[in-house]
Amino acid sequence: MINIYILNGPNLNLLGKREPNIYGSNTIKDLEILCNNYAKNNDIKIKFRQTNSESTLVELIQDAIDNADAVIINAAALTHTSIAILDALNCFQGYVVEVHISDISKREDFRKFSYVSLRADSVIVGQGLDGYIQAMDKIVLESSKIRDKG
Ligand code: CA2
Repeated sequence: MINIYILNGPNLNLLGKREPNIYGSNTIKDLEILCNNYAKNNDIKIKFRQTNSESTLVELIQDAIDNADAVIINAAALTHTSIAILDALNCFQGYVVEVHISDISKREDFRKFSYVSLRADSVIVGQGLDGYIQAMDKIVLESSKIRDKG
């Protein structure tokens, strides 16, 4: 069974409560339920977390180093600022998918650069919450490729 950590950064706990025009009206709990249902139906084990703290996010990535096959990360604003998150991701050897609910390439200039993209194997933006499902799909596809080669 594939083991995926789904990690969400600062302010994503406000999903559905502010700025619905950008981030939609579903809450972080709705997102967790969506991911859990998908995981259950596709034989995936997930650990779903949201934190407002950069250090906690680094610790979660470090936890993934020994315990996960893949990481799906929406580092939120830390995407654009955090070398610490990049360094932690660089220590993780599994598959990394960067997800953003909005299309960061079409927003303010300061959102256009992503430290996470320097490490990510795959980047999904502007797909709303479905981006997380697409990320799990991608990981399943990639892991079957690795197994086929095996
Ligand atoms: O589009 C994304 O998923 C972002 O990672 C969301 C971050 C933003 O800083 C990135 O540039 C793009 C912001 C997360 C804050 O989420 C909120 C949700 C609802 C209301 C207010 C903030």
